[in-house]
Amino acid sequence: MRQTIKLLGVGVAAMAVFAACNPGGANGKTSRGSSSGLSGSAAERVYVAPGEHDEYYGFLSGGFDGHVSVYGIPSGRLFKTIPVFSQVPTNGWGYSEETKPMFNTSFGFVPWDDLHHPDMSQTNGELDGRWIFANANNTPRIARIGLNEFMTQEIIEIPNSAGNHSSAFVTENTEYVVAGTRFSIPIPQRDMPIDEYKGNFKGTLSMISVDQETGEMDLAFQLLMPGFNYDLGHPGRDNSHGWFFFTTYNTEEAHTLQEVNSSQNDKDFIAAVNWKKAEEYFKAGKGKKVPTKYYHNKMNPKTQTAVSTVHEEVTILDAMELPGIVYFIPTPKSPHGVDVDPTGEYIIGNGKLSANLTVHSFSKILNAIENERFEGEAYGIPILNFEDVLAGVVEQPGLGPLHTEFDGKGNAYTTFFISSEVVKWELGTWEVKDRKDSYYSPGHLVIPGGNSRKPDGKYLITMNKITKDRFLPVGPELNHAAQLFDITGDKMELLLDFPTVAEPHYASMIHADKLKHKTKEIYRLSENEHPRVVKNANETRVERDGKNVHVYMSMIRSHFTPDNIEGIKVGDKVYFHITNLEQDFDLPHGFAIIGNNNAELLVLPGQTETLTWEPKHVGVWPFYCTDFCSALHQEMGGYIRVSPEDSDVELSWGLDDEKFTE
Ligand code: K7E
Ligand code: CUA
Repeated sequence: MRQTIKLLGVGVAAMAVFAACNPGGANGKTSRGSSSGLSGSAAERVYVAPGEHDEYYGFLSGGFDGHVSVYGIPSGRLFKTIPVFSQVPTNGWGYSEETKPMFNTSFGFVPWDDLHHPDMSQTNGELDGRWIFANANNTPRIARIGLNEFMTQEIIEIPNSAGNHSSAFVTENTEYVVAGTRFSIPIPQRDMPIDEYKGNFKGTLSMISVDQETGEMDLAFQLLMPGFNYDLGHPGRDNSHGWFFFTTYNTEEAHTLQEVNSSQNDKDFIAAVNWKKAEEYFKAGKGKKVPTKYYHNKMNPKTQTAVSTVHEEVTILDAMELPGIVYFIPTPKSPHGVDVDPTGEYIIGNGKLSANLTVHSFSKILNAIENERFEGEAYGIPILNFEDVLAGVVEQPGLGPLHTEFDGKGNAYTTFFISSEVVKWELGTWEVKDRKDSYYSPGHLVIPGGNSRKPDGKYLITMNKITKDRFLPVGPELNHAAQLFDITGDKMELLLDFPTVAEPHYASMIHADKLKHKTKEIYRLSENEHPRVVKNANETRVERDGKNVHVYMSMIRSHFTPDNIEGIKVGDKVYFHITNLEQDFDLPHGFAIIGNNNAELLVLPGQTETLTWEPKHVGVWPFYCTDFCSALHQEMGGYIRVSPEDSDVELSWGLDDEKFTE
């Protein structure tokens, strides 16, 4: 089947490239002429000359690598991987003592996760380039990346959740980040038979408030929901601001052979959540405080050190009992994505098993609610009538719709996983305008500002699950891939394929002008309040505290101070607290020592970081800088003398002919 699609796809694509001949160029650039211009024109539009900058930042999730990767668009060049939910040896994320607490959870130290949906902060419904929020699916958490430094600054665990998938989506002024459980579970967790799922398992939707100054998150309250699967969510905007929409599937409440048993109902629901109403209940004290346990890990920007706090209760509002919070909108069939158009009026349900795309009307939803026109209820939650709230149907646009984005010019674009294509259709007329093959099996797609009031309908990227023959073969494990389309004309034009890091799901894209001036170049040494900082080489020293030895070390081109240390013993635990004294952009130094059971440190200018080393063997052991920092980088190293446990070698340290003792 896939083979057939693929062959067909290649044929259609070849035609598409020819059909795409568009003298003059959709973006206003001059074409090279029709005879030589076809591939040349596409190449020109993605070519960013050496030293020049891309027009957009693309933040693609890494899926099972647990990170967010930053690409330049249109070139497709990879700029950076921002470490989030997984340890990264490249820079010591999760290995240094300063960053380890970021991985604390109620399950212990969890150094990996599956990250699906980066969503950028917004002001008045427009992307503002302050923060990116992202979800951990497996051990439910939400992270906040600060775009002032492109670093993860905070991770909060979500209790009463499992498969934290309908996350981390942001309301139009970043009032809340919303996180929904994909799997329903016993709440509170308890020992019970699995086949008593139906009626007993529950879901939660969490509202995480955001401090507008610092970005710091706080789990404000959770909504208790029936035991369905909550797959994706998107915020209302403009008129529908104050509402949030979640897809559900498994309204059958099946607990085994879900591929069959969860696909019985013709329609599942989109849950329309009036979060402003829920907030009123919360403020009026209508929630119940329930014991639980979750971790909240924050990076202190002054010390560059993460601190964990444990919380022991959460406020739960029961959406099945408190009226007016949630309404169910019947939606065919096992919907995956739910997407809200830039006006906030249309809510698109992407029914994976449905032949058609269903579009609901927000004004009709409000109207039906005001007139209490319900066709039933599920666990006390009113069900609206499908026909009453229907805005329109896109008839048979493709097979296996997953996600929809918008260009801000009245068009929507939907990915179809099974028929392996992206389809452009018009809001209001529901007519299909164009379709292009995408290689192969796209999941999410992204348009700059796509999840906002002001999309920038210039480019579209599909993120594809199957790469197969698109690149040179590299064995059985392949990276996933992205495809860049120009969407400025009537027809989409495929411009570029580029491989991506791990498996991107959703992505966020913003014009570079809105972000590039906000990023830091160094950390100021004068503002470094790390308790183990050394502000100059004179403050360096070594201190023994029983078996613990603290080395206060500095680094600057091209030496460590101290670089000779004696009096360390087998059985000691040595903490290297290393400050990079450089104050120039792009001058990190690295640190690694033989046999260290963690990773290197990459210490950025003005930063202090700590690596722990437990010497195993007697001898004289070298350490060195891992980042080629100067012409004398290879000289940037030193020695540590390790003596037997019972030796009486005195603790001493030095650089050149300066030598100190404790
Ligand atoms: Cu469709 Cu996790 Cu948003 Cu992947 S999800 S594709
Ligand atoms: Cu410092 Cu290489």
